[in-house]
Amino acid sequence: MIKRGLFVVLISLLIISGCSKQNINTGVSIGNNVVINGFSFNPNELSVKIGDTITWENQDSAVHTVVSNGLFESEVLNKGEKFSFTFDKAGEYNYNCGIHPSMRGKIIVG
Ligand SMILES: [Cu+2]
Repeated sequence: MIKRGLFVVLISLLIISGCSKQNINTGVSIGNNVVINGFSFNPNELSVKIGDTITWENQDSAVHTVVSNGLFESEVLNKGEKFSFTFDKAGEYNYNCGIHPSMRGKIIVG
C-alpha cells in the first residue's frame, strides 16, 4: 500500500510538472516579435505556426515600414510604433522595408 501511495504521488508530480512546462511553452508566443533596429529586422528569419500573429516594433529613430508584396504593407512606423499581421497559410514569406529595400526578413509559417 505504501508503494502504491508513492507511485500516485510520483505520477501526480509528473503531471503537475508537465502542466507547468506547457504553461511556459504557451508563454513562448510572446516571442513572435520582430524588432527593427540598426536598419535590420531581428530576428531576420522567424518560424511560427499557422494562425500566429507577428508583431514588428520599430526601435530605430529612423522610420521604417514592413512590406510583403501582395500580402501586407504597414504604415510608416516611427520609433516605438508597431505593426501586426496574422499568418493563416503555411509558406515562406519574404518581406522588406519599403523605405530601405535592402532591409529584408523572412517569416516561415508551418
Ligand atoms: Cu527602413
